[in-house]
Amino acid sequence: MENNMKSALITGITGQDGSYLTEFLIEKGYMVYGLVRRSSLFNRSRIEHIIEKKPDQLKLIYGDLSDSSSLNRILEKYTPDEIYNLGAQSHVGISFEIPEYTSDVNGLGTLRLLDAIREVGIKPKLYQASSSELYGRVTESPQTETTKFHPRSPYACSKAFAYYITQNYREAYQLFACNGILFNHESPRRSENFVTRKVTLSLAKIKNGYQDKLILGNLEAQRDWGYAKDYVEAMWLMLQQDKPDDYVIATGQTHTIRELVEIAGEACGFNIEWQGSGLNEIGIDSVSGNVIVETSEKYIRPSEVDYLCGDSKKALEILKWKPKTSFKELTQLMMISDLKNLTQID
Ligand code: NAP
Ligand code: G4F
Repeated sequence: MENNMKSALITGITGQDGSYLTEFLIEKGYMVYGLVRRSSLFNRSRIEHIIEKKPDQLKLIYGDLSDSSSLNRILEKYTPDEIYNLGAQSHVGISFEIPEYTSDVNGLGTLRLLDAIREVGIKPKLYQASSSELYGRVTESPQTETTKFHPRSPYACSKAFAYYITQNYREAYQLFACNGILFNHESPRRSENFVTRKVTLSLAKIKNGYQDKLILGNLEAQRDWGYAKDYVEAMWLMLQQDKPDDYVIATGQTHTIRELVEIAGEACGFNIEWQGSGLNEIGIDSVSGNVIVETSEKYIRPSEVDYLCGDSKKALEILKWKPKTSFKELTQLMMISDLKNLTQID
């Protein structure tokens, strides 16, 4: 590493955001260290292209947010200028099945990282991946940095602990630590069991005859969806300010799951019309007359977040950040990518 080169450690580098952030930082000339977990199957498909193109600017290191000694060792050895803590069990629905594990990785994992920084005695700038799930049952709309939290899942509770412990280390130890309260952000790299990607991938499979139906849970939920590639820039901007602070990152627009299915369907050549209600609701493609969407209790959560809509005015004023990609553009680009990937399989 050249002496004047800035360095960053990313936990969660193999995930959706980690891969876009790595591209972004490498483009800015950073040396990037990525924390990777051991897994039985190689799971680096999102960053393989970067490993190939920029081997001198990217180094992957084995570690885990549940393993303090690995975090201490990595910080001591690489002393990064910036740390982006993106690693998490990030699926809200699954957090109801594995609440203790989710809390350990997301909540205590963040504490382990903060405390490793303190123990090693370095002063990096830290970004904490906080979430709009903190708002849960919302008390005002749109949600801002001052809106009250009401977490509705083990995932959201674990992120609440991480949010507050990040603030505490900022106040107690003068650490430059920021919470980015990011609303849902998606991309063609989104894991297949989040609703946007599940919809685009399933519709692409239905179109190509690999699948009959798309089975969903709550169609009424409303989310403020942005593009992950736009959002990683905001993470970096937070760490380039003079003072550490917390910021909402959102589009300010909200849509139902039903609208998501309609727009993705349109981009795929379907015209979806709805019949019935609740768990009996179905979506029919009026072009073919086939039922292509059904609902199932399997995907209904024990407690749901019905509505999210963020106000990122503070990010606009201080970071000069605003989203560049609309919901329709995002859905279309995800739909086109899944259609293209399936055609390449043929
Ligand atoms: P993602 O695609 O699920 O990626 C999660 C990453 O965390 C993966 O690289 C995963 O590694 C890693 N990880 C999981 N457990 C770990 C552990 N014990 N130790 C170290 N790393 C671990 O998530 P994402 O969508 O990129 O989100 C990034 C972060 O932002 C997460 O913290 C998420 O909770 C938060 N967030 C996301 C959104 C959103 O809409 N995407 C919104 C707000 C906040 P493997 O590849 O090995 O599983
Ligand atoms: O796509 P989702 O699983 O995302 P969710 O729960 O909003 O969480 C995502 O965004 C958070 C930010 O607000 C992040 F912190 C978190 O890490 C993650 O990235 O579900 C969105 C909505 C929910 O209301 C869910 O009940 O879609 C509804 N939904 C309906 N049918 C479904 C399905 N969700 C999934 N995953 N699968 C379904 O079949």
